Amino acid sequence: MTVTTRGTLPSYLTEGRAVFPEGFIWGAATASYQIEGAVRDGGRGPSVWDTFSRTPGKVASGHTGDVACDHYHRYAEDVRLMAGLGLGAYRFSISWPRVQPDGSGPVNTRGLDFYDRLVDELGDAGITPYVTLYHWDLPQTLEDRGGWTSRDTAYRLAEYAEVVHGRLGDRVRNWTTLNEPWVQAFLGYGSGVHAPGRTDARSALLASHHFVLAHGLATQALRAAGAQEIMLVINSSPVMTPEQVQDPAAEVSQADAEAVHRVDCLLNRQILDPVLRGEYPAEVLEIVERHAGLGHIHDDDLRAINQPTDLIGVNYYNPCVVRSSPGEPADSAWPGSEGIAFPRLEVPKTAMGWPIVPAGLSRLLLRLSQDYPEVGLMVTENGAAFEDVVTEAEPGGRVHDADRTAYLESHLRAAHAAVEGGADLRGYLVWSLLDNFEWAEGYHRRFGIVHVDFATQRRLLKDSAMWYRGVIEENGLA
Ligand code: IFM
Repeated sequence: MTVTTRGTLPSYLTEGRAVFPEGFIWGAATASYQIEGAVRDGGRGPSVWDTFSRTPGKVASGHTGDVACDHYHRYAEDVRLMAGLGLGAYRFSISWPRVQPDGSGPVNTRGLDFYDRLVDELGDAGITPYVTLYHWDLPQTLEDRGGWTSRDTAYRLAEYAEVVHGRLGDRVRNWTTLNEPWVQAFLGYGSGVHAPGRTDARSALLASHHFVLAHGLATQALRAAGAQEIMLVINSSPVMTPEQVQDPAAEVSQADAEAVHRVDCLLNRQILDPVLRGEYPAEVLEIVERHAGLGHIHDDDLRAINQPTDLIGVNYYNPCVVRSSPGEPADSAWPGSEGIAFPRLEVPKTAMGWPIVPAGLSRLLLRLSQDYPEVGLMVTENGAAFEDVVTEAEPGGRVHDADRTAYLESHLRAAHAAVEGGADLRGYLVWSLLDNFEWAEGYHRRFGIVHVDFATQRRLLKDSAMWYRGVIEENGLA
């Protein structure tokens, strides 16, 4: 299916030059469980996603990450692809259970050897590694001890951060502690659509606090070890009413404004305020106290959490759309959202059903740079799943993914508009380099700019990849 978005976008998102400041970082991102495969190789232990994906009914078609893109064995070929595209940066995550099969204690040096080889390969290709320590594949042993509902897991992340830095710190400058803590806390422990699949508001709220604590503790450990740049990556969205999506200046009723404010606190400020300001918004504390008490927030926690952080990585796909809806029960992923509805927008959508609203990215970046001026920004994920078709009749096969290119182009223009407006945006990383295991959707949703045939592991550059190569060469849209 072809979704044509151009006709619905304002001209600044479809036309004209959009060249980025000198030194702007261009790259692509992936995550360990989504691409590596080799789940039993080299001494790796099981993760919560191994367990969850083997639980009937949890992942579409019973797909698992057992083989994925077989990147564990094909990393050198994948780095060659990246080099061919001209990527300056590659963001990948380390599989914690490959490095510490039980999540604490003994280190599996064979696991570290893999990342050592990958970092060297990137270095030889002139590509800067952006290492994410934790992108959701928690060692199953730690989940068996309480997972992120247990305070101890935060301390274990800091210990693991030190181990990984000890091996890669001589070649890796940028360290991300966590990817999208909100998603794992509230989809993993609240709605249960992600691993470990728990469905309990209290657990989700405890997990959320332990995630930000883990960020603070790991940041301290990394700094002590000499890490140069530390980033926290969040799934951040501007929270808006449907009317504001159409017209940012639209009038909003008091009830809708309250809904927007509350969801913004839950999604964005619940993570950003403790990390960057050393406090939780009062609205968040009230909701936490109601569902979980406050006993898990210890006296010195906010000091430990509020460590100097250099960059916030922004993963943007779509805005979060809400409206006041008296009597509405709370959504299981949103404890505290009673009386709020999450309506579907009548705009073009990706294959995930996510609305395409590039202007939301400008709004988000400008808001973050105004509210948290001390921290730099990087778009660490942006991209789209569409129903790709491989045209084998053309020599070598082609994927004419015009929808994805249009999505990326409009979002790049939106990012550029934010830079022009004063946002301190340092780089942009496409999600994703490769088609991969899209969590509960299995392999049914393709986000890659490189097509992967999962039966043969053939990689094929989509048209969007070739377009992106041109963008990198020109440092934007020239
Ligand atoms: O695939 C995910 C990624 O792991 C985290 N951010 C969103 C992507 C698309 O759903």
